[in-house]
Amino acid sequence: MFKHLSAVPGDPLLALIIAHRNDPNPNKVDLGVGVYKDDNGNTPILNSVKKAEAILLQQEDSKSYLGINGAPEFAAVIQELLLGKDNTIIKDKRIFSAQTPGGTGALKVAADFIGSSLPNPKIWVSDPTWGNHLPIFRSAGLSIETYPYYDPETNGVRFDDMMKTLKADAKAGDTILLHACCHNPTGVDLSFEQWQEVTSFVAERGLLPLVDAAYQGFGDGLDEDMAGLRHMASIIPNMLICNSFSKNFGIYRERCGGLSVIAETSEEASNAYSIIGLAIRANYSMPPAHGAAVVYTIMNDPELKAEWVEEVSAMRNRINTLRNQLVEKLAASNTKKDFSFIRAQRGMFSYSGLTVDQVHTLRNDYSIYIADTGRMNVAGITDNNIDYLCDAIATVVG
Ligand code: PLP
Ligand code: TYF
Repeated sequence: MFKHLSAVPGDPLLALIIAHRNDPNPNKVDLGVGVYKDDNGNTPILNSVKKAEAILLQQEDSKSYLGINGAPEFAAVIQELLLGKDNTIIKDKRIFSAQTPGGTGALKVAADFIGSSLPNPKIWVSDPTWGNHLPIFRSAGLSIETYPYYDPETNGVRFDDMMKTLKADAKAGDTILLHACCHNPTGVDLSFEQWQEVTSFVAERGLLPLVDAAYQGFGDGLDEDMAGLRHMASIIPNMLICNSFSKNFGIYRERCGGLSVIAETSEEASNAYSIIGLAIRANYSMPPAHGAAVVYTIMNDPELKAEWVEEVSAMRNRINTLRNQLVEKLAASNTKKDFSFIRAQRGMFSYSGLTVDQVHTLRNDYSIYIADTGRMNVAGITDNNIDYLCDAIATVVG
């Protein structure tokens, strides 16, 4: 039955975790997969999460099925975090949200919804984008087009080219994927003015925005990171938002995220949401409970919420401090290359500008693990490895 099958390559980012794990070099550095780490190189459980879990252990009284959209009271948590508590879209009930297995589950369901409900479904994604976006959209039968995004010359956004391509080729009814903040893999975000310009164009052309919010709180702040998304939602009548709680609650393996649909009227949103329910049923029936129960418990307890907000700030500040230290140490090293652009990037990731050859030399000769694209997980840097890392980069880059 399976004799005709040959093995396909796995996710290169996940392969990098294993290569790093198996490397006996005591100086090894893991800047691969996008997981937050503290200064000891650990990915700890947040204190707010531990406390919420203790409460749940006492109070949880059933493991019966939840229902396809997850816990009904969880929708309000998703909506308030994304749009802000007093948003009229919430008051007008123009938004419906389902709890999903991670941001990935939300993306898959959104893709199936687009594939089944829109004529000639096509999605525009940034070049480059998160590696998993492409197989997810492909699996739902969407055709995928890319718009120019990252400019290796300036290490910024090719905004004029992006708009030129979209203006020339995007058609009414096409979907456009935007990263809410902390763009994966580049770390390069649109400015608020650029969000405004994209929003005007999306409105004028009649596109459906699909916003992927996987790193809320890791850029400039929990509300600040949603400024572009919130502006877009205030202007564009229809929108899909996929969000992940993996990073900002540190609950990666619990698989917790949300899929929200916004429409012009509450009735339209409710109709679309019922079709989203079909896609959920056909994929996984219903989401796992634990991660959402933790997030809900934290968000509904003022003390735990305050502690969580502080913990997110601490993660964000550590990453932004590391960016500055990296730039300073590289500037003080003997490399001729200017790395100051790293300061302006946001979130865990930085497109470093290292070539694939340089990445391989760093891996083979120094046990420094960076994705082939040159994407570094800045959170993997520590006080203990930063000098070793900067010396190695300076030597390899010259
Ligand atoms: N979207 C982006 C841009 C991501 O980087 C990730 C990464 O982990 C996800 C979605 C999915 O997150 P989750 O682990 O919650 O499925
Ligand atoms: O880009 C990253 O590193 C994160 C984590 O199959 C991730 O988004 C990477 C690959 C994958 C799942 C999650």
